[in-house]
Amino acid sequence: MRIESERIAQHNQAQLPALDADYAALGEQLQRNAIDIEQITAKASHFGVAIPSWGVGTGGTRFARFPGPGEPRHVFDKLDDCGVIHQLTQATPTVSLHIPWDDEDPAALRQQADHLGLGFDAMNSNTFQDQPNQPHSYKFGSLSHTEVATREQAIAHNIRCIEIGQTLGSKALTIWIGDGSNFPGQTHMGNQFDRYLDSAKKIYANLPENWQLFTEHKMYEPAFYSSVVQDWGSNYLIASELGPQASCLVDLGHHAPNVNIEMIVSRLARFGKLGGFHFNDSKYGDDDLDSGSIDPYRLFLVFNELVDIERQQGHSFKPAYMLDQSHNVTDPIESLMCSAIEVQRAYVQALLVDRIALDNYQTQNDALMAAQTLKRAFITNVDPILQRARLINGGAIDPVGAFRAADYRQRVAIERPEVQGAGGGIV
Ligand code: PSV
Ligand code: MN
Repeated sequence: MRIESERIAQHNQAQLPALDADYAALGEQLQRNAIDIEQITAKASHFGVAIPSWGVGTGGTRFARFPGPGEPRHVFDKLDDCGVIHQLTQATPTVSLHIPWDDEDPAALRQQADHLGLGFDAMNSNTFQDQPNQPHSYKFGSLSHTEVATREQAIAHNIRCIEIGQTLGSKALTIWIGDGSNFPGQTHMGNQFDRYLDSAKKIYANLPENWQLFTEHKMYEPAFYSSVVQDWGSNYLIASELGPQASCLVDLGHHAPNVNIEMIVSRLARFGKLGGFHFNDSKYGDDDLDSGSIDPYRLFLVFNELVDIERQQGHSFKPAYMLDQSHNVTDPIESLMCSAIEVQRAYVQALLVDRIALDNYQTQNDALMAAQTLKRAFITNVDPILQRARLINGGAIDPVGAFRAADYRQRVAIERPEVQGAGGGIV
């Protein structure tokens, strides 16, 4: 562990009296609504969201990237940073790797992850960039390319990701492709989708029995006229065509502004095809801003659906959670810690919804009281629950405060020389 536990304990000590008082007050408040705070805290303490390896590096736009001191140089540094995020928040127990960006000896990766107490979440394949010495270019697509050889190369890459993931203990492959078109008429949209399906079926045929395949839709970018997996409808068709181990991944930023994402969540789950999420926030498009930083109510409404679905479907309903953000102007570790907490907060707020009252208001068509029931849960300050959950798991009451007090960034900057070059960091 890169931050000594005594430092965290010392930091917590100073905050403890305030937390105890706040926790007792919130406990009383919740008790008036017959909610046992300890049960909610127990649920919060089991919450986990994966960190993408690429999220701990400073992000950027197509214009520039401004890396800070102590940037991770490679995947092993990235794992260290993920270890610190989990150490302080106790809410990010897994890391999601991206191949070939993180293509290193799996045994060494596993050893370091074990040492840090981390596991590996879904593997991410990359067929949206060309790699050095790659025989076939992805300029005009990958899994849906017009040429068989290019498609085969992209299929083989995905199969390799599965193989690497097996040695790491991962249990899922996430496919996001940049395939699409920039001009009307550039591609035959029907044939292109057929080619994609054909390729995806070949990958699916190589999926181990206990694995899941997630496909991610995205409305635009890098293709600006049409994307092959443009929307949740296309995504649903793919997951249905492939079979029971395939489901849809919802990246919050991959929709048109103001789209009702919680409704999409409800629909996909209803038909057993909600695989998981990439959390982030946005104002205009795929902004990749920090989760909960722009529209926390939307995040809450998504979790409101998830908690409701879990009540109906039981514990077999286990969507995969990952943060997928670009930290361009903040320290990525700090942003990821705050974001994990914001996602956890939305979950806890959703647990507070009085479901029986809501059900009655819905049945009686009492729109105002139904909306108020959700609002009441949303405006409850659940910080004491989140803080307590971290504390009992050995984390920090105030992760950003503890991180800054530990001088972690300054300390790693000594061994991690500044990365030269400022290429665009958008993914
Ligand atoms: C691109 O938009 C993206 O953010 C996708 O959501 C993928 O999940 C990620 O990059 C990494 O490939
Ligand atoms: Mn994503």
